[in-house]
Parts: sequence; structure tokens; C-alpha cells
Amino acid sequence: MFPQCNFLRKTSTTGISLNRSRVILLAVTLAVIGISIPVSFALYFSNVRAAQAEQDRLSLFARQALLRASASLRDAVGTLRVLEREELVPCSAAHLQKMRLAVITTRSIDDIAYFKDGRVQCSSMGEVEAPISVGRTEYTAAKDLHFSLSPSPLGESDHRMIGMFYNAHKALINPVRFADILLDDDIQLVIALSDGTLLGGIGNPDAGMIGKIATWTYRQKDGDFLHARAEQGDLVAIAVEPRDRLIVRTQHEMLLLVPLSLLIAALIVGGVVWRLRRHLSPLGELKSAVKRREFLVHYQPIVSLKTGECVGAEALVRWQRADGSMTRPDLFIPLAEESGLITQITQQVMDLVIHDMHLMLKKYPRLHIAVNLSAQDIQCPHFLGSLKTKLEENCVSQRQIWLEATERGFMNVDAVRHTIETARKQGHSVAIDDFGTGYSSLAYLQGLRMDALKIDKSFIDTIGTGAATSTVIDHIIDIAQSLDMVTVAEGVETHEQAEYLRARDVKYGQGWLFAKAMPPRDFIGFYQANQLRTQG
Ligand code: G
Ligand code: G
Ligand code: MN
Repeated sequence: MFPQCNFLRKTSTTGISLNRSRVILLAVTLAVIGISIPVSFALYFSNVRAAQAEQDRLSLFARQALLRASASLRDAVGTLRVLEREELVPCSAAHLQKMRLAVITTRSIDDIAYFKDGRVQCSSMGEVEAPISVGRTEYTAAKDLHFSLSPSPLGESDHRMIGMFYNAHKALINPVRFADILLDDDIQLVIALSDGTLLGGIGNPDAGMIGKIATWTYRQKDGDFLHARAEQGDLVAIAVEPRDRLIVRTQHEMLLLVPLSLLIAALIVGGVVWRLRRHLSPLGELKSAVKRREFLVHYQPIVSLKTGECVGAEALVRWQRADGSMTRPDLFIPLAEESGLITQITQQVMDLVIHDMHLMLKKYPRLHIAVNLSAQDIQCPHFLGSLKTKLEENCVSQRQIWLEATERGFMNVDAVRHTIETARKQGHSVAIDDFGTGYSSLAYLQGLRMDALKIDKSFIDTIGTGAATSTVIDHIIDIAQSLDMVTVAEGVETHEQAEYLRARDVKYGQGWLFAKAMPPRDFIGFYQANQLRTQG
């Protein structure tokens, strides 16, 4: 029905000065947070994952070593038990033979000795000429099982042998056999008794450090080393590695997690930019103002030049932003018209006028409110239907709403005629606004009835200046009067201007001489005081 109603166009960034720096600051803050959180998480989790992976690796070695050591120990104990059970004549040929066989078949045992009264009587090597002392028991494992640590036969501290006593037999055990599993290069491994006594190790364990770790509780940490323990019965296996390994592993994890976190950060920042873009463009800002209904209306009184009675007011829209600042219409109406948002703003203005003024309009039937229409409202008068409904709902007469149309909206004369005729049929008065400033042909005045003509401020300003243009105002007044239109002078600022207009029978005036535009409550006060003065 109104093919001309599609006003949405691409818009340049005209006009509005915005609160950009705040929005940009917010965007930068959000972006910094959006980047630093995922990256911090990535760094943190790289550390955690690396530590866990290294700990798992060490634990695995410790458990393997422990299993091996337990098996060796079981083996050795088993061998001695068998020897005891045989009950052979001590140091007999058969006994010596059995001991020799046991040494050969039991991997962890290097030598077996038989002793009596604390002195060695014979061993797998044969008879002992001068009986040697058997050594002190240093650790008691099971009831019948004792250990002693003897110095290395070769005098090297890391090759000392372990003595294992079971009743009358003692087995010499090479501790290296206890932990002979394959290790990664950088890992050191030790087997110890649960009191911290070192049994053996591989990978050149640093005895001091390991001894210290052996007595630690499970979670204790050393600055330079990572370690894992496995315990079973009397045995403890400890795997140790330098902390440097962890750094390498952490770097590995970072290679994976940091790019991932940067990707997430990019998504977050993209989202922030996408969300804030609308706030950064004037049009985006105006769109959200329309969506959030950030508009209000101020009312500028229109008075009778003869009597001074206030007969109505012009509704002038204001944009009140969330931060409380007020934006004037000349800063956003052009953008609203360019983008097609103006029709929604007109609707909101009409809603506001009814909300603010319906009680006043009902109480004072002679009062009117003039609402500005944009060119698009005139070409596409959807607002008329809903205005009618809302006025009826609020029991306000259609006559009390004037509609102001500027010449700029008169390009498509057929559409204008339709709108103006419909509006007048509905009971509204229609005023032509900013008359004489629109550069349009006066032809539209022919055959198009309107009720009022608003003489633009620029003509009022010429009054008393003696400028050549000052005579134009007289012609405008003549045109209005010959077309039987009510005249309203806009922007009246001086008594001289008012006097001049009065002398030429201009009916109404609007301007700072009478009052500036004011909030609804103030206008109601102004109007009531004016009524008392002029009517009472
Ligand atoms: O009062 P003021 O400076 O605020 O008005 C500036 C301009 O904005 C004026 O030309 C006025 O006609 C226009 N204007 C004010 N309110 C509205 C409105 O609700 N709709 C339209 N289309 N123009 C308005
Ligand atoms: O364009 P429109 O006719 O709708 O405009 C009303 C505009 O004129 C508003 O911006 C309003 O604030 C302004 N205005 C109203 N009266 C005066 C006045 O006496 N002097 C000046 N300078 N501006 C005025
Ligand atoms: Mn106006």
C-alpha cells in the first residue's frame, strides 16, 4: 500500500557526538580480560599437566622398581628358608654343595654363609678357617628376618652389600640387583628400607639427597628435584629426577595449550567487539536508544498574541541517555531520518505525549499539543491508525493533537495529500512547519487544505532589521490568511517582534519571549498558571 515506506538505508556517520572514549575504554578492558584469562589458564594448566605427567612417569618407575625389589627379596628369603628346612649337617659337604647351588640359582644372592654363636662357620666358598664376626643387625623386617649393611668388599660406598639373616643363614645380597629395571637417562632410582636405610639404586643416585627423600612424607617437595615413592611392606622405592625436566615438559604443554587459549581469547575479543560495535557507531547507538525507549518530550508553549493565553504546546523530543546526558534533536533527527528510525521515534513521541498529557487534555478541551512529523511519517502514515486507537482509549479528542509537517516531506504530493486528508478527516489539525525554508514548489498549497502555517524563526528574526528579506514575512502572512490558515510565529524573542506580528493579525506565537521548551510537569504548572491569569 505504501511502496515508498521502505526507508532503511545505509547511513554515514553523520552527526552525533558520542561517548566513544568510555565505550572504547570498556572494550579495551574487556579485551584485556578476555585475553589474559584464557592465557593464564593455559599457563596454569600447562604447569599442572606437566607436573602430573612427570609425577605419573616417576610413579610408574618407582612402582616397577618396588615390584622387582620385592620379588628379589622374596626369592632370597625363599632360598634361605629351603636351606634351613633341609636340616643338613652344618658345613658338611652336602651343606656346602647346597649353599653353592643356591648362590648360583638365586639371582639376587651373591654369597651364603652359615653361622653359629655370632660367628661365621662356613660359606658357599667353603670352610672358614678363623671364624669371622657376623655383623650387627641393623634392621628387623619380619620376625625371623634381619638385615645388616656391610661395607663393600671393594671399599666403594655404592657397592656395599646387604646382609640378610634368616635363622642360622646369612645371604649377601648385591643391592644393584634389587632395582635392575630399565630407566630413562635422567631418572635416579633407589630402594630403601622404610626407616630410610638405603639398600641400593641405579642411575648414580645422590646418596645424601635420596636418603633425605627416603624419610620424607609423601607430599614433601624439594626445590631442585621431583620424586615419587612406592611402598610395600619394608621396602620403599623412590624415583627422582631434576626439576629441569618439568620445565621442558611444561614448555611442551604450552605449545599445545597457549595457541588454543589464544584462539579462545580471539573468540572472546571478537565477541566483545561485535557486541560493542553497535555502541561505537552513532547509528548503532541510536538503534539501541530506540529499542530502550530513551526518549522524552519537552513542551514549548504556544500562546495567543492578542490575549497571552496559552493555547497549546509543541512537543519537542529529547534523547536522554543512560548516563543522564541530554541530546538535542538536531543532533540525531537527521540520522534518524536518514536511517528510517524516525518513524519509530515519532510513535514513541506520540505515546509520550499521550502519557504525559492525557489528563490535561481531558481537563482542558481547548488545549492542543502539536507533534512534529518527519517526511517519512507523512509518506507512510502508519502512525495515524495507532494514534486514533490510543487517543480513544484515553478519551482524548483527536482535535487536540495537531500534526506539524515540514515542506521537506512534500516531495511526493499524492502521498502527502492522502496523509493530510486522512489526518484531517480523523479530526487532527495539520500545520505546515518551517514554512518558506524548504525550497519546494508552492504548488502543493493548491488544493491541499491545511489548518495552520508556522512562520519559521528565520523570518521572525528579520523583523525590525530593515533587511530586504523582512518584507517576505508580510507575504507569508498574506499567503496564510488568503488560504484561511491560522498563523503561528516561531522563535519570537522580543516584544518588538510580538508587537509587529500582533499588528498583522498573526494569531499565535511561540518562542523564548513566552517560554522555552520544558518538561511535562513544568508545562502543566505553566499552563495552569496561565489559565488563572488569562481566564480567571
Ligand atoms: O527544540 P529543538 O531544538 O530541540 O528542536 C530541534 C529540531 O528538532 C526542530 O526542528 C524540531 O522541529 C525537531 N524536532 C523536535 N522534536 C521532533 C520530533 O518529535 N520529531 C521530528 N521529526 N522532529 C522533531
Ligand atoms: O523546527 P521546529 O519548528 O520544530 O523548532 C522548534 C525549535 O526552535 C526548537 O529547537 C526550539 O528549541 C527552538 N526555539 C523555540 N523558540 C525559540 C526562540 O525563541 N529562540 C531560539 N533561538 N530558538 C527557539
Ligand atoms: Mn515544529
